[in-house]
Amino acid sequence: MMPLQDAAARVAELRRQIELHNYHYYVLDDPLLPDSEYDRLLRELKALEDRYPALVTGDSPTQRVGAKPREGFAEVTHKLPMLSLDNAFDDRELIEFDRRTRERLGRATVIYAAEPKLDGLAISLRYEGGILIQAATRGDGQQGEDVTGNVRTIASVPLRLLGDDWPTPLEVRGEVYMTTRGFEQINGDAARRGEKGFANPRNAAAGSLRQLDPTITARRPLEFSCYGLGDVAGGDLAPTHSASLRRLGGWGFRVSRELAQVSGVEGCLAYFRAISEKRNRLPYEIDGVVFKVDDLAQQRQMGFVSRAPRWAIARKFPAHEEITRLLAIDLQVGRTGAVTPVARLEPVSIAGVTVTNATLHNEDEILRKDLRIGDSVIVRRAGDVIPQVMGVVLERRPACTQVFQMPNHCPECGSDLVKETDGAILRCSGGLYCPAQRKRSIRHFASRRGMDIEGLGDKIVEQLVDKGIVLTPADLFRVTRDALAALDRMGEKSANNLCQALERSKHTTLARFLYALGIREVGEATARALASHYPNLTDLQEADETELMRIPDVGPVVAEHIHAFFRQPHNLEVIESLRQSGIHWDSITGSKQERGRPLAGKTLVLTGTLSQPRETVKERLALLGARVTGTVSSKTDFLVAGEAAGSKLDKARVLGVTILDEQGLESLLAGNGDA
Ligand code: D41
Repeated sequence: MMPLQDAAARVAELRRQIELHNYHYYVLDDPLLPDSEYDRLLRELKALEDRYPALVTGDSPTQRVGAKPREGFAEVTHKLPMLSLDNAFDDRELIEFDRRTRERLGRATVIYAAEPKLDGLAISLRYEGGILIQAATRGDGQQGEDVTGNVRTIASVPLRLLGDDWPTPLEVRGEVYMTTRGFEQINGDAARRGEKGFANPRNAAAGSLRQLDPTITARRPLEFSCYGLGDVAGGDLAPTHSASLRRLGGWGFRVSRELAQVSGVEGCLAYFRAISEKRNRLPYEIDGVVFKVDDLAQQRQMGFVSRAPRWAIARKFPAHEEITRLLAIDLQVGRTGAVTPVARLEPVSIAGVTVTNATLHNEDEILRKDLRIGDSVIVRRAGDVIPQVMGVVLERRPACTQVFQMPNHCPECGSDLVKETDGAILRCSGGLYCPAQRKRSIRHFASRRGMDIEGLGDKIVEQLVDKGIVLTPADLFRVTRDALAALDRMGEKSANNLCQALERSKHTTLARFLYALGIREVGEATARALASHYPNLTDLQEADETELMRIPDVGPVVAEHIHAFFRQPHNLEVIESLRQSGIHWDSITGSKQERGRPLAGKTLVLTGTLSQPRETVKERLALLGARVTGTVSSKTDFLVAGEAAGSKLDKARVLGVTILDEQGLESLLAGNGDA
């Protein structure tokens, strides 16, 4: 034990920090710290107060939940308090919850309602005579803020209930949240205006809902999904929680699509696993899964502890934001020469993955966030996206930090860096003289949506370019098997496979070829448009800008890039050399072929017994451009399940892969695009 004096000093410091964070989080909707760090402070304070009860005071942040309402909103006292949820941070705690539940209910197995835990903010909606009359935030659970005007702007909140069999009054509780896409959109808009944006979708939702001006809220992409009830005339809507939610669905509320009934703790664990795997593909952020005893009579039998019901628990995911140190800022040169700063971080484990790098986008972003080398920064890793630096913890800025300065020369080749006229992007002017740009162009050329050369990964390209074996994509087709086999990480077998992949890639389509060339601003869609307009490559090469602009979606900028590309003797030589080495496409029907390959880039897996030979199905799919593989992964677009499909079908369900039966397959083959 430390001396009481030291403990008192630490307690005071923790309270000061926590109060400050509470203010930033609840009042400004602009947190200073990631939740994980905040939780640590609060836990440390609780532990000290437990050990030294003399230090507990009524104004300690441990003595209250939530924060004071912000000035400007009227206070609302909830008719029934809005309870909080207990957390389980691992499977063991979930198993423990189920054990307690079974014991209290005296049952062998309990049926639970399960749904993802939306990361937004809880609100309560009051309907009288089927009309929305009040919306309030949760606040501290007893008292919240009246945000009726703002909530009325949310499209998924019914202003008037459907049907006529609803009770009155009816209080519906749920979560206001923002989709990931909506969040990225408003943050993108903010960045374009030079503003800082929100740290995450939840803060964006909270900040949007707590605008004093509802016209601002109305422009924010908010959603509402319900998960429970408050004051309801006449009591229960149905005997179970899940049936009550379904009734709410019938009156016009959104209910989670993932809502399910699961049986026992095994059901809970399996559901949690399935949602974890699916998490990255959900269009909104979740921070866990909520399990509730489904039977309302059983819920009543269990009751409450302090402010949380005994019949519910949130199985939380590990936090995906942490604080770490910004060690350095390096520059990365992309395929088109764009120079992007990359944060080098002190390794930190975020949700089970060690993060050492994060993207910083551009120089303006570094200035806007005032990031300095040596700072403590908040790093976020969500889903499969590259980790991002969300901001700096100014409170922890050491005395000697270093301001980052963009150099004038390319770190890879020394060429001048030039600022684009229209934006913040700096570009290396070295073109293919720059080894970094060369490597990336070659990777792009070989990529799946380009020439699709399987096995030509980063490490191989790196060596081929560094050794001077490959200077342009055309050189790839001149590399010998022996030269490949001599590379690091290569053996006879992989060299053979790569040779075969190179050979296979020679039969392509004009659209893929054009995309693979890496002409600025020419993505897959533009490449396809170009190929169908100019089935003959020579015609495209000779087209002038006015002519190019007649193609749908080709504006002056794209036309200029295309025109300039084909005016470079170097590019024409590479194209000629590629064609010499045997790259070809069906020249007459180049465009038709592309149009006739609506499944290009799609990956399918076949399983179970189909009514026609598998090879026939494979061939038919291949003709439309699809790739058929043997294993289901998150990259699989469709699983075709025949009779008696087994483990592949299970895996596809878990991963959320679209599943087709034979009829669905036929409709895909008939050209109904995304089935
Ligand atoms: O999706 C959610 N965030 C969610 C939150 C949910 N699906 N269910 C919830 N259930 C409750 C109880 C069991 C107390 C009615 C909740 C919350 N509470 C909750 N949200 C914020 C505080 C409590």
